[in-house]
Amino acid sequence: MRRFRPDLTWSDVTPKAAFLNRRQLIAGAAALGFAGPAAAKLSYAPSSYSTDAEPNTFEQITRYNNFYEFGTGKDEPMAYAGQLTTDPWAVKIDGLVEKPGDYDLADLLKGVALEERIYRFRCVEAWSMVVPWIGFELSEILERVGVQPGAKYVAFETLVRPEEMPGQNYPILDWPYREGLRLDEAMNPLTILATGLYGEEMPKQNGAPIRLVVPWKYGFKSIKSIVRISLTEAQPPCTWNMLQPREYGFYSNVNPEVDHPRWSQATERRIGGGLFAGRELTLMFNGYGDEVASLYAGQDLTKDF
Ligand SMILES: Nc1nc2c(c(=O)[nH]1)N[C@H]1C(S)=C(S)[C@@H](COP(=O)(O)O)O[C@H]1N2
Ligand SMILES: [Mo]
Repeated sequence: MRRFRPDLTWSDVTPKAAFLNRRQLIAGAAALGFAGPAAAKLSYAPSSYSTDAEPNTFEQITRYNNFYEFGTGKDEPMAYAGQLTTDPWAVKIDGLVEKPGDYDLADLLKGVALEERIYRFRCVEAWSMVVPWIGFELSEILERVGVQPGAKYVAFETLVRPEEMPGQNYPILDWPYREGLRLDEAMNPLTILATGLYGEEMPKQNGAPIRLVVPWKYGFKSIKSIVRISLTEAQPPCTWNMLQPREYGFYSNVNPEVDHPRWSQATERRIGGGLFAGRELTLMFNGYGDEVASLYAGQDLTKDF
């Protein structure tokens, strides 16, 4: 969450032609249902929820990361996440559900409909990207395990494994990394669990093997490498909110009118935009207001920030 780290511009090292070829190749392979020789290619359907904005390159998305379990530098996840064991992987689903249990990831993924969701992604640090995630709606899993009537929130936890996550040997954050959503936010069709990007399995630095993506909220809500999903009656504790409640609210909806106490949220810098690209205006709900504004009817978003 450091704001003034120097940023790398990967656009300089990624020729546009190579990027376009990659996209066309993937689109073609997906249309034919063709599993390429490189394997680990996922099969998925397109989605009308995707933005038509130009995605960032694979290189930009996988080399400029926030994943404090591997260190606070943007390049540290790329450097250290490779050592993370992501298979086998289990997700505990507990709390107010009909079918609690330790679910093997492969079982959890059986029968889910993978889609490509090209989403705008806005970090609270005021940079942004466009990412072609592969995933499925969180509601699919919640419906399958059966949400009990008393449940009002969904809590998430990241793996704790300091042997493989070097940052966890330091009290940078109160591990495990924790996040949460209100149940109606969790059930919104925009909210996905992502298992890949650019048509391939999720790179480890981006939160393999499964992470949350909530595109209308600041990036820190999109918790990575999830091992536990709990349905709760009370609002769950969230890592950044606990650390600094005046700076990071529980909701953390992208909102250009509510500044962070230490910087403006009115504009953002698109990663890879180049040295001379101007800052872009940040959009209310990161541009997803048509889908989610109604969730907050009657709430004062300057108080419920
Ligand atoms: N477990 C965990 N999840 C996390 C983080 C983290 O440090 N640990 N960082 C968050 C922040 S601040 C952002 S901006 C996004 C970055 O996702 P990306 O690296 O895939 O772009 O992940 C979020 N999820
Ligand atoms: Mo972030």
